[in-house]
Amino acid sequence: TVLSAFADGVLTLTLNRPDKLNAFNEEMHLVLRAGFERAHADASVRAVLLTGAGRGFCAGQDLGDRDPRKGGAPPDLGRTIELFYNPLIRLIRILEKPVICAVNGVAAGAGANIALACDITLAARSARFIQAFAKIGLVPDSGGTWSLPRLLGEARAKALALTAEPLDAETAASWGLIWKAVDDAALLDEAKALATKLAAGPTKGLGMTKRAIQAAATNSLDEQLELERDLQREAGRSTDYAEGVAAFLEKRKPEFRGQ
Ligand code: LHQ
Repeated sequence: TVLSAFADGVLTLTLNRPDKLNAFNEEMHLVLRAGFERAHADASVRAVLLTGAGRGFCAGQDLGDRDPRKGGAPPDLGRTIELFYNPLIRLIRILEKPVICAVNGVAAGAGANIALACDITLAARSARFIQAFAKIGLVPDSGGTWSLPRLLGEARAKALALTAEPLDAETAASWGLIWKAVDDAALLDEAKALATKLAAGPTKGLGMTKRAIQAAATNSLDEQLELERDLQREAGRSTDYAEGVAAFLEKRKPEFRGQ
């Protein structure tokens, strides 16, 4: 359900249920989570690249998994969220390493919001982002009600969530929802090159940069200035900082070890 490949410090996780546009079932959740847990635990992993196999990125929850026509009590969607989606979003955000997302095709429902939870999201020009929840009477999840207004402001966030209209990749980029839209044929190469470059970077400093930017969502300026001081103190003690400065002075490329 999820393909995993490791090269040059990059752990590539490819959602792989292409006939369902990579919609999530429980197994796919568990395998994807195991991938992100590996990224946490394994120091040789210095960046993660998330993408999808086939023509879609991810169509959100597999709606065939809980067919209401089969009768019985309504499913507890809160439980599904608590057990599967929320832990995934937290793992992506807490991971102190860059997470790059290559949205290769349609990203709908939870699939769209998982893409938005990643640190740098690129999308194929043909990709679409759809807050599909409203079409089936649900509420945006996987952090969508948090990330959409932050990235877009309330006006665009509400319009997307209430109408479930698809947003094309170019517009998503021009609105600041994602980093950029690239030609379909170039997407994976470009995302891989970016992930590989970041994986060769000063991982500790990059991880703390991610943490600081995320903390700004709830911090005052004073709290943020203090956080920057503390993180800079820690970064200043890293071997990658010493290497970065030495390389600059010696006019050569730095060789970062991620420490
Ligand atoms: C699918 C799906 C899918 C199953 C395409 N499931 N098969 C959290 C907690 C618990 C429960 C509920 O939800 C959540 C969070 C959520 O994510 S809710 C939102 C769930 N997702 C959606 O509502 C999106 C549903 N899919 C679509 O609207 C369309 O498939 C999109 C717009 C994504 C793509 O449209 P097309 O390019 O026209 O492709 P298609 O509709 O023909 O889909 C291709 C196949 O994939 C098709 O199967 P088939 O056997 O007919 O070829 C679809 O049934 C299947 N598929 N999404 N979520």
